[in-house]
Amino acid sequence: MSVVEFEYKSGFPGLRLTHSNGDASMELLLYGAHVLSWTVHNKQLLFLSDRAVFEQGKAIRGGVPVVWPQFGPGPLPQHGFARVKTWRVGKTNIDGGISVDLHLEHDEETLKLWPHKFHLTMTLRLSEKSFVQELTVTNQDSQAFEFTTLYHTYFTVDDIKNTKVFGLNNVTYLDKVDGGKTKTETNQSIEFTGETDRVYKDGGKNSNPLLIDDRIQITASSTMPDVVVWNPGQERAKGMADVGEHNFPKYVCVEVGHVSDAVKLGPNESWKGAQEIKLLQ
Ligand code: TA6
Repeated sequence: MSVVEFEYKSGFPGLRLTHSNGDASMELLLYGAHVLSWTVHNKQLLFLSDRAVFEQGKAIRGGVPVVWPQFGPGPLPQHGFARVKTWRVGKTNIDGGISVDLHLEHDEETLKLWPHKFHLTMTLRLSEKSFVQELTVTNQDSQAFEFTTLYHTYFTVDDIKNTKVFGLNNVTYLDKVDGGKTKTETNQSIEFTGETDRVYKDGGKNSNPLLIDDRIQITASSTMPDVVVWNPGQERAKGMADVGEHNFPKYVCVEVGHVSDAVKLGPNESWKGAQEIKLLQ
């Protein structure tokens, strides 16, 4: 029988989802609808920094931060406010698989930052060797609004210098480490020799599966066609208080989203964007 338990993690309320086979589990915080951990066969597959800060208003370094309604820097705080707001628990279902809904709506604080009425639903579904998360955005306002969004997933790796990301060959990307120049991926796989920060436009649309080595497959809905690949490298990591140079070799971020241009949503319209993360072996 699958189980959903309430628990506190570093002072933040959350849920622990355990699959009926007992071999897969997930920790999900109400703060940011943040997937904090995902474990299969006792292996922790998402990276969480040992220096992660659990403080209201701060982003948690690891797991799956939810970036909405703004990717990157801009008029809003970096990566938007959804990841630093407390969501509320909705429907949970343990018949068959196991799924949980979390909800976030506009409030005084968000309206001051971003003058639009919205409702977000994050649905998490945990299976034996995979999980799916799906964000539904509903415009509850009388005016249209625009947003960019992304799942900022931190994957555990043994050593970044031996890690390869497959599936983005021939895809055009913005190289944020080289002045934002537009380039084309000419390699069969992405390898990491230093700071890497690239936005692959429509990277998810090509037919190649998006893989981390031969272990993890990431599949996105067609509404999330872009792929960001990031590792800070040693120098940048040194200056990140919640990373540190001892951590940069231990993770890679492969992030699916809709970030190259904005999603436009009219009054009462809804949009869905999902990712599936699967352990291949
Ligand atoms: O997704 C890559 C990125 O945009 C990088 O530029 C880096 O800033 C990273 O996100 C982390 O951002 P954060 O605000 O979570 O520290």
